[in-house]
Formats: sequence, C-alpha cells, structure tokens
Amino acid sequence: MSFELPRLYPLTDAALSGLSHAEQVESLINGGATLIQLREKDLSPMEFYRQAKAALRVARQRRVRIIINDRVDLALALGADGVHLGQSDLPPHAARRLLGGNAIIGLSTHSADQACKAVTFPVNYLAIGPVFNTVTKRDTALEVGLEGVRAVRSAIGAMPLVAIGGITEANARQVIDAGADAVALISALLSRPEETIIRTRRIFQTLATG
Ligand code: TZP
Ligand code: MG
Repeated sequence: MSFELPRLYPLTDAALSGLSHAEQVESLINGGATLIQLREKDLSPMEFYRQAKAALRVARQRRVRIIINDRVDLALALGADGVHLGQSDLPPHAARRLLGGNAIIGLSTHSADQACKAVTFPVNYLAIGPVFNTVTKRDTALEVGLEGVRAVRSAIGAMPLVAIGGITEANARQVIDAGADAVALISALLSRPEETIIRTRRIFQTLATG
C-alpha cells in the first residue's frame, strides 16, 4: 500500500472560508497543494455531491488528488481518489472493499493506542489529532501535543502519518520534527480566503527542507 503524503495536506471548510469547495480547491492548488481533502459538515448529500463534483473537475485538470471526508458513498459515486475515515465511520476494511485497492484510505486516530491498532488495517495513512487547541472542529478528543505525535510515530513505524489540529505556519515545523510526515490545516489556510494562496505557499516553503 505504497503512498507518500505531501508535507502539507489542506482540508476545505466552506463555512469558514465562505467559498465553494471548487473555489477553495483552486486557491489551494495555486498555493502548491497536490492532495486536498473535501470536508463538509453542513450541506445535504445532494449539495455536497454537486460541489465536490465541481471541485474534482478543477483538481483533475491540475492533476491534484481529492479525498472525501467521512463519506465512502460519495467518494465512490464521485470517483474521488479516496476517503478519510473517522473512528465512527465505516470500518476501513468495508471502505476498502467498496473503493478497491487503488483508493487512498486515511483513518483518524486520537492516541498512540488507537494508532498502534490501526497499523494492520487496510489504510494508506493515519492521522493523529488534535495536536493543539482548535476551534474548527467541535467535540474533538483531548489535545495530544508534540509528545503525542512522537508517541504515535514510535508506535506505527514507517506508516505515513499526518498531524492535525491547531497547526499554523509558526508550529508546523515542530510537528514535522516530532515525526509527522505531513500537516493537515484548515483555519491557518482558509480563515482569510484572500490570503489562502500566499499562506499555502509560505507553509510549503517552511516545510521544504529536513
Ligand atoms: N480533526 C482534528 S482537529 C480538526 C480536525 C478536522 C480541525 C483542524 O482545523 P484547524 O483549523 O487546522 O485547527
Ligand atoms: Mg470524520
């Protein structure tokens, strides 16, 4: 299940940015993103499907991969590149059965214990979070801190790992140095949509070496 995460893995947030998923994807790609997760908690399946389809069209033209948050059914219907599962979504083996061997499947974890168990699951990468305090996701688990990232890295060996939650330009380097392959960001990129391109570029630059 060979898969490499880019250093920066942005997630969309239409409520925060005030932009459609396609508009956000366009800006994030202009900032250098090559893998983007569409995350939508408010729209109906019908409306999210329509928006995601438009976002996928933009991404395909630019050879950028799109992962759908939570919804295996939508990922399948859209022909997206993969799905990102939470602990209460479909189990990874069921998602793999539906999406097939080439799909990218990610799984959120919230502790080294959960991550350790997930290593044998048919997933391409794990996420750990929230690393720091975040206001973007309600009902999050406890913050794991940089210590938590270190603990997960040592529990999962070489499995691709993305860290999420409260990550900014100022702390992203530390998160990578603690053992994450990538950082996943929402508000640091999208809270001021007119700055999304420049912020995305700057974080890629910050993380380019080492
Ligand atoms: N999962 C754990 S924290 C989080 C998600 C989706 C929100 C991350 O948003 P931000 O704005 O980058 O803290
Ligand atoms: Mg989820």
